[in-house]
Amino acid sequence: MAIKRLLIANRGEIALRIHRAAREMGIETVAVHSTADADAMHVRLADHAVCIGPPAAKDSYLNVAAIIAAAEITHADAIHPGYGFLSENAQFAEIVEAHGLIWVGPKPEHIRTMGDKVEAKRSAGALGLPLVPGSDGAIEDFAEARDLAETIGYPVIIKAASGGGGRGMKVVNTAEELESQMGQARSEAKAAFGDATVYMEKYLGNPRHIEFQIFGDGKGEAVHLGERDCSLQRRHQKVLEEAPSPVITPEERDRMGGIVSKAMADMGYRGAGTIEFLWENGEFYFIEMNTRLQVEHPVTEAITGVDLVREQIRIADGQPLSFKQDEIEFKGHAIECRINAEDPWNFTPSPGQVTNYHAAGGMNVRVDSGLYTGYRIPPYYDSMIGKLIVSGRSRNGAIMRLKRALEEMVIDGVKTSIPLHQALLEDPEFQSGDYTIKWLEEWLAKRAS
Ligand code: MV4
Repeated sequence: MAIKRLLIANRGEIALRIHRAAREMGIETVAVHSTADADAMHVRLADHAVCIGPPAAKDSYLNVAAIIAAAEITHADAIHPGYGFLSENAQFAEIVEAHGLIWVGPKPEHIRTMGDKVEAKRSAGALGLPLVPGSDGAIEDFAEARDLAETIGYPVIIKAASGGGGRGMKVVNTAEELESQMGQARSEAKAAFGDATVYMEKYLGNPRHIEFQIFGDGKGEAVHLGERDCSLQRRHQKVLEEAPSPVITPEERDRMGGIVSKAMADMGYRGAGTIEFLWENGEFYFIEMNTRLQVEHPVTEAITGVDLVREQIRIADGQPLSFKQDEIEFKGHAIECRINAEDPWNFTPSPGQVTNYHAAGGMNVRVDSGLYTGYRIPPYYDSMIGKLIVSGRSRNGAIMRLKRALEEMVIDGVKTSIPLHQALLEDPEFQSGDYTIKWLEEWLAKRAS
């Protein structure tokens, strides 16, 4: 192992997750933190800690010069970016490598390609992944948009090439709306991302969001670790994720998994990645690729037994994949609840001091969180304060265990999303596994009325 000291360029539960993997590999850790995070759990546990700036993320967790300086001062030899912040910033990856540091992530060129949704779709199509019918690249003008929409049929959706995560999308139901909706999509894309490039797809009315976890060694070998179902979302924020998807058969998993791992092998992909699909009427349609570790990675760990962060670090170190495809077995069912410090029904953030904390435990129960009694949840960052992940032999068994574990959790002093999860688990439609990307928002609207 060439990596002896790993700098963790992130905060919260994922910084702790990365610290734990590194520690178990005998690698020292460097925490970098803002002034608001000096008392964070991962800062206490890390071998070294460097304050990199004031609370605002742009001055600390997004401050490239401060992070590189922290790596040099502490003699770190590698940087793990976690998720969010600089994790999908190709230029940061290049700067890390230019400083002779190991980047625990994909090749910068692949981060860049997948960050441009038009380029991502083009590559995915060339690699044999099934695409949503739509424009071959960007749409340049209204005449082209009109002709294409006639060909694929309404409704269509206009998306920003630099978008992602649901920002800068416009659904167009009729030819009459097309010109104004396309104009709006363009100006919103320009305002939000500084890039007015848009593309068009057939609008899928009621799909599921199903994503495949993959790993590549960067030298032409790649494997998949099955899928996660992330259809339960509110305003493009995932609420609860599970693996496997309730609707995917073992045969479908093997078939699609084979297609995605072949694609990743052919592109020479390195590290962890997620291929996102919309799934409707038994068909998969590629939408985006994420070139990072994801929040919901533990459900994959629970059903495969693979430590995804350990695997990322090994690959960054130049080692081969630690398993072959036929050594991966999918066992049981796992569900993750994201726990946010917010009002469970109106979603307003609820930062503040945790006056009492107790994590659930027991068989096949995992809590990834940096919380402790007395911790002050700062108001400057994402409201996610932890994740509860459980697994069982069946989906029903996992649901029963999750109910039990949610009852055991104690987080006093702030509001959390635990009551939302408890209500969700009692719903017969959730229990049946029969839900799509629209289901949660409709369920919330029904409950509110
Ligand atoms: C779509 C779609 C329907 N048809 N594309 C939203 C986030 C971005 N990753 C892609 N998104 C969508 N793309 C076509 N052609 C519906 C969505 C979408 C969605 C996708 C996944 C999970 C939740 C969603 C919520 C609303 C819309």
